[in-house]
Amino acid sequence: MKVYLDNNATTIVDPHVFAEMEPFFVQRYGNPNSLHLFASETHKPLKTAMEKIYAGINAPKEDSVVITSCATESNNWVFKSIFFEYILTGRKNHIIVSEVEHPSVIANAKFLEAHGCKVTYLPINSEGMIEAHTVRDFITPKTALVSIMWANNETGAIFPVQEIGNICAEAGVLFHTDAVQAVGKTPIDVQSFNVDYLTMSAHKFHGPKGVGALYIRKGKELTPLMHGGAQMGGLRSGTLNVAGIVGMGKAMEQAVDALDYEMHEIRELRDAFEDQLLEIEDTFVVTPREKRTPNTILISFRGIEGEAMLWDLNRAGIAASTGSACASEDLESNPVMEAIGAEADLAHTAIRFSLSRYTTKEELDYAIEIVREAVKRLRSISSSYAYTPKGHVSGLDSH
Ligand code: 7TS
Repeated sequence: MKVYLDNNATTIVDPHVFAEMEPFFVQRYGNPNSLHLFASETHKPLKTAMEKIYAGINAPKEDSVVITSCATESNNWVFKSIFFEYILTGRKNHIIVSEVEHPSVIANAKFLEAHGCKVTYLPINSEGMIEAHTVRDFITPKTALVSIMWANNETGAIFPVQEIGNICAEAGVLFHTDAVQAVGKTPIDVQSFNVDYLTMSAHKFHGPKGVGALYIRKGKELTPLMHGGAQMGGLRSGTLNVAGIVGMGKAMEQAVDALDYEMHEIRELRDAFEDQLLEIEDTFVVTPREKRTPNTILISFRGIEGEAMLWDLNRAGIAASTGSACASEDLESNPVMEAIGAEADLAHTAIRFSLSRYTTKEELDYAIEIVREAVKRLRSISSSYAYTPKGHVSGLDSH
């Protein structure tokens, strides 16, 4: 049996999404910016797709949603624009990000730092949560941007973006949120949240890879990252990825339709699976489940290297993760575990299971059997496990 439990890395393309995309490769391949019939047959599908994306985050027409090549590009755009508008000109010299942002935000913060910008890396608490009031403590008149993700990709922790947005609005500071792990898992409404910029990635909600988007509030326009033929209203040049945009639109529509299912049925499946995992001795979960997206579990198995566990799971056909796939070739400890100050041996034992609306109870029943066997085998050959004192672990709930 093959079981895919790495949906925070990427998801299966929904067959309905694929079906809507298919005609735009061989049949309707015109460049939408051309002036002939081949172009015109792409116009309506593009418009419909964009309307679905706007509707999915409740963006008003006057705001912009700009299609990019991925979330990484959307995040880069925000930071590079801040660099040109504020840091390079000397208007402002400070930004705030959380210390558990995805590398596509952290690496940009480091880039700005290397060019003279001060960066505050906001800490998380022992539950892996950002406390909104800490944002207020660090804002100064020189702060250009606050960038805090909506949901963390490792733990699934949903950060208090509404409160943070309000704090930023009061202080007159731009607020960006990377909502890659939030779309389709928690309601997103840019009109009732004070966000200026919001990053999305289609492949995280059953759309195609290589298509992302950035929501930009009216009046908060950014300096383009891609200069060229002035597509997307001049905000992002480059021939439109018609199939990709059509796919993202359909995927967004379905994510909204399936939101209730994710928030209830998938949550129930996740919780039952997590209960079974926690029945295994010496296992630890950082963030309380009610504060997480419905699909994610980050769990530590004391005495077992995450990579060793992945190996055993993989041999049995189960896909999980020890950290961002982008970084999982290095044997680094999990960044969130490090950020909460977990001891080194525990920081290396975290495994992320992430479900999707395609995950079934049968798959999880199989997975729990394999996990139990793997824990037994790996602990029996672990040099550290036998000597590790059991009991309270700083910063973690013990089960
Ligand atoms: N932001 C967040 C919060 C993410 O989780 C990811 C991918 C990205 C940005 C980048 O998205 P992309 O479409 O540009 O690649 N996160 C992960 C992960 O958790 N495991 O593999 C990829």
